Amino acid sequence: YVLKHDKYAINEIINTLSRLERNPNNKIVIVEDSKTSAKMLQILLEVHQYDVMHFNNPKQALDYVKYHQDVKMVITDYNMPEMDGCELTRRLRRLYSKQELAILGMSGAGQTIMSANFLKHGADDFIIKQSFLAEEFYLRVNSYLDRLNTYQELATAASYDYLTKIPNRRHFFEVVEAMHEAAIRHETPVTCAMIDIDKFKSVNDEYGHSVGDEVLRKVAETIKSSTRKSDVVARFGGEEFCMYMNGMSAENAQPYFEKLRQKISDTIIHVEDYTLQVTVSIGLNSKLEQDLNQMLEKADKSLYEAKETGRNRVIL
Ligand code: GH3
Ligand code: MG
Ligand code: MG
Ligand code: MG
Ligand code: MG
Repeated sequence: YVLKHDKYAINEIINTLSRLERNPNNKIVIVEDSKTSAKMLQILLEVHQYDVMHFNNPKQALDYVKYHQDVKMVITDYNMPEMDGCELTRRLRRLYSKQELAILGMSGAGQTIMSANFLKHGADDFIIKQSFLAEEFYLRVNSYLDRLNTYQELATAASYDYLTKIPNRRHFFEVVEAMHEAAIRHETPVTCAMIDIDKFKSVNDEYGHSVGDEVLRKVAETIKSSTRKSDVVARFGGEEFCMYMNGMSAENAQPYFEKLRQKISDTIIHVEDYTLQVTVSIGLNSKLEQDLNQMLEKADKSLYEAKETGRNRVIL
């Protein structure tokens, strides 16, 4: 009915659709104990290619969201068995900020008082069941999802190096400071490594900057592919990388980084019409120190020594 009478709405829906095609991973969880109401919402959303999951039970919904990082939005009813919608909202908000998850509260007509209640518990918005227009609903859902995607893009841009796609220095400290505190508390062995490409300036001078960029990407990839999940690797400066390895003792660090050094020097890099190889110098420090910066400084000193004594080597 509305579609037939509202040209503007049709255009908006077409816009919405074209945007969604670029972004198909918009997972929405509906929490609603009324089957008809849930079905209606689900159809509305699925028509527009949202990926929808429905739960009658708020506890199951909560568990699902916890174990599925791709959920972007929860739309929840108020009156439900075991837990009401506001309580579900409150619990979700303890786990996820508004930058991570959108929550829309919902209740029957005549319960407009619920609106404030939902917002107070952390919902982004509120709708009254069966009395909203489909296009208004889409526009709202879409604007929340757009906002989340923008936040995520900004967060990634602020934390990851654009060229190599690995964490930047800032993100390194954000992640590692907490890890380091825990390592000190539990006296876990830790190794810090500074890795610097040898004579990289000459790569740029000989082959040009864009070849240099590609070499940087390749070296970053090789380093990254040799790490375990618990390791943190970051691009620290121009052609310098830093690694923090929780649980890595001095005895294990030496052979590990020797292997990595070898792997990088063995890698034949094809860029444009050139084939080239680069080596790296690596400075290590496995002596646990309270101060993370001090640990890194000592690794840097070892790196300097590796450079001084001929490059393409690992110094502990
Ligand atoms: P060393 O063995 O002593 O480390 O010599 P080096 O030439 O690697 O060291 P130096 O510090 O003299 O030069 C580093 C070079 O890295 C200079 C700079 O142009 C280049 N560089 C830094 N960042 C980038 C980048 O993002 N892309 C490219 N292509 N080059 C970069
Ligand atoms: Mg209900
Ligand atoms: Mg260098
Ligand atoms: Mg240098
Ligand atoms: Mg350098």
